[in-house]
Amino acid sequence: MESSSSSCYNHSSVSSDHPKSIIHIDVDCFYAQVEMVRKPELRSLPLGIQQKNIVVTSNYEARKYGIKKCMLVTDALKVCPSLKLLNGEDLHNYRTASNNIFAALLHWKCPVEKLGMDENFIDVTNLVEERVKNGGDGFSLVGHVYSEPMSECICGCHTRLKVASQIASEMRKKLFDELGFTTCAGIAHNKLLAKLICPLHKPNDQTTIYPEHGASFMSTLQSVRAIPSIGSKTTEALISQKIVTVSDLQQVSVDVLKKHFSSDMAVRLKNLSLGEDNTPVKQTGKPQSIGLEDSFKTVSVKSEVEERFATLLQRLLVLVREDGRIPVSLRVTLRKKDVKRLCSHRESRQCQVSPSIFTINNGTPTVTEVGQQKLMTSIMRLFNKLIDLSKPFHLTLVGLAFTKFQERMTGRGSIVNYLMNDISVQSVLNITNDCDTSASSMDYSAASPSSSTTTDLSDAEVEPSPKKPKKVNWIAKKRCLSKGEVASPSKLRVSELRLNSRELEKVSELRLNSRDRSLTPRASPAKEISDTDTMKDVSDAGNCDDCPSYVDKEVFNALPDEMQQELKAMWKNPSNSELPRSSPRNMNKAKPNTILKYFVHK
Ligand code: DGT
Ligand code: MG
Repeated sequence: MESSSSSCYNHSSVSSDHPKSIIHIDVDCFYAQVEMVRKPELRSLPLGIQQKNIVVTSNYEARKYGIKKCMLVTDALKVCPSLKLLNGEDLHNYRTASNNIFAALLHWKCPVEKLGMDENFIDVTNLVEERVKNGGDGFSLVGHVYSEPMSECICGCHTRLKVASQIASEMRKKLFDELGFTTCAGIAHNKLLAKLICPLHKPNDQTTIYPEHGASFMSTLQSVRAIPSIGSKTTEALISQKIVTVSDLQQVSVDVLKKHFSSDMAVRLKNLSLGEDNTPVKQTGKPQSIGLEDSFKTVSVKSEVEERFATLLQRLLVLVREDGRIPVSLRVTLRKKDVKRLCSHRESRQCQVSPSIFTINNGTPTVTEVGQQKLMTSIMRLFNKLIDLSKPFHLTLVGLAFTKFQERMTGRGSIVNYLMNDISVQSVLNITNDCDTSASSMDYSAASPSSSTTTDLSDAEVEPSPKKPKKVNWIAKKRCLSKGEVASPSKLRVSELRLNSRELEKVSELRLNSRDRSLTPRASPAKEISDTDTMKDVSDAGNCDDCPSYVDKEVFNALPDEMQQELKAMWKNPSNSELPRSSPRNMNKAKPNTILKYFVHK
């Protein structure tokens, strides 16, 4: 991190001194508020949220009695016998509230970075800039200010931060009016100060700090550990050098710090101590994995493990429904206790999951009973690989996570969705050769490299196409008409997949992306998965030796196996197809908008 001055006055390029305006918002007594929003009658009571034997948070009514975060329940009841305790071990409602808050903050069209469940950073720099341009100079600060400035900063940050304080107030109002949550906000020219100043006036209030007070505010922090990016190890290392408070850190020279830390780290520590931080607000996207864990004293019986996994799976599927993406990879984690060595360690295994287990209803992935049984079979298969059942075992934690997704499977009208829906029909038909849509065994085959191709399209937002579901049904019905017809892959007419103009763009992107990727070798998705036994042998996938010369091999390789086989069959026996046979020239005669057209090198 580069050092930036905290003074506004002694620089020639003043306009870039404190250019940013950052808001940090923290929900007051978050879990307790979620409960109070659901049941307003709780508001007047001292309320504690219990997880195991600990009160993880409490409302401000309870805090008046001296209830502190992470107090033992027994101690909490001693200081406040009338404390109403609610179990907060099921995080579902808290997650939903957290997502709703995040979604509400997106309204201002500024980058929003989620931090934990109840905190968000918002970079309002551009919005502030716009308002300053349109609104002249008459801006007043909303809420508290850490310290009144002696004079105006010539870079203009005071005005900008005043505008940011107004925006923070609007945001807090929206969160209250629409979701019922009171919040605190911190407003500063960087994330560090915005976060640290936020709780200064709690609850339900906001504080702004001007850049020139950054260092003096930081010096009030008693422990270096209070700085967000300083963890326990760095704290220990600093304390071993007798650097305990932030003020101590401010007084140590970077050269001294460099003796104990890397050069970058030394500069960063010094800057942080002075309230300087250049880290950007990174827009939060969907999580890379969705998982749940259950910890306990000891479980040593397989049937109990299975029960715990079944419960976790139920909860996990709720999260998947809310998330909207279709998972293609499942990870099982165990924490094993080594009774002899009195220690424990974690082990994980993962396998691919067939996307066809999930069906999309109104944009939500859902799983049938049969699908859930298949997932349980996979889970227990992974468990059996992690545990040698011929010997006693002792577990203290089981975890389940979906770790990869076909992000845009849910985008209505997307070519990926279109294709994959069709493919799920195909895979069922190919496996069972009839119209029974319940595949008889866990189908790992559809999670071939094709699935990662669809994941690569995750950023492709597409317009909804109301026609799509109808079309898919139509194709499915059509294929169910005659077993003979269905049984012959060559009769599965790819040319039936008509694309709208937006989809054409997406397919072109797929073609381009796949070429881009070919420039940089990357691990096959299959290789990233530890449990190769559970996968279909994909060594044959992507073998395009038989393809006509006009076919872009990268695009071909990115297709699902079924479709690859179908195309190969057509190329072997062109009489079964209306598709072009040998040359790009013939391609031009093919029906417009056929999928095949887009495999061709241009
Ligand atoms: P606040 O912000 O001081 O008004 O109170 P909270 O409750 O919002 O506290 P915060 O922002 O530190 O944490 C947000 C939620 O996270 C809180 O409502 C409960 C949960 N939480 C906080 N600390 C812990 C902890 O140490 N363990 C567990 N299990 N949950 C915690
Ligand atoms: Mg909070």
